[in-house]
Amino acid sequence: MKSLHYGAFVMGALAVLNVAILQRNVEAAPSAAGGVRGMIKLDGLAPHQPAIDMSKEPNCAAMHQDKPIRGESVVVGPNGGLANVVVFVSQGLTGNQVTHSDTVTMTQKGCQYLPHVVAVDAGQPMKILNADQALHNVHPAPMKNTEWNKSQQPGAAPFGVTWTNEEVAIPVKCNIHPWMRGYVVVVKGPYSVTDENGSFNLNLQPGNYTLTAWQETYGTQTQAVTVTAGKPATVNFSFRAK
Ligand SMILES: [Cu+2]
Repeated sequence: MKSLHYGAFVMGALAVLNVAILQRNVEAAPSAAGGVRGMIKLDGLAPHQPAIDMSKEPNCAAMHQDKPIRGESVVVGPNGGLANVVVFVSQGLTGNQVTHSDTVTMTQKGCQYLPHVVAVDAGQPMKILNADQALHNVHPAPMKNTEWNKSQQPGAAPFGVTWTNEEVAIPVKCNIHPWMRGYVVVVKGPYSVTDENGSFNLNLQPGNYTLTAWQETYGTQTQAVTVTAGKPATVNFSFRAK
């Protein structure tokens, strides 16, 4: 009994010690990378987005029966945050930056591209998926990359694609469903795509940078920012509604 208690005591003490060591490691971890965060807002009223008629493709129409899908050229959240804006570094990268090796996915679901805007690092693997019971045809229209055009049957395996050259932005359409439209934004280095809160976050080494924010209807805006170690910088963008 006594030794059992002793054992439990030792285990407990070890656990406390472990936690202490872990905490110390967390605190002592060097924070070389700084960050830039911010909000992207729409200044003014978002344009009316008509509901999309998908009756041509009953499978997809049925999926949106309760909530029709609207155009996505301007998507604003409840707090005025502008969604689907890509923020990236257009000047100041030193080659010391994060490179992306994870695979980015664009899914065709309910006859929409999810997400509507995909950002990708030049050379980063990307895959395209058909989650619908409908035939799709993926047709990007790049200017600085190779154009292609691929059909994808329901249940077909995803296919991979990489983009060699930076290009902001490549429109993607489906030749079968004219309402389907998405964008692939090919950048170099870190990027962030805003959600409906309009917020973004970039991890950057200390230095001076120019950030560019791209939105499909309103175009691009740039701002300079200085990143210092361990202290997040804030940059906000505002696009004027038109
Ligand atoms: Cu389609």
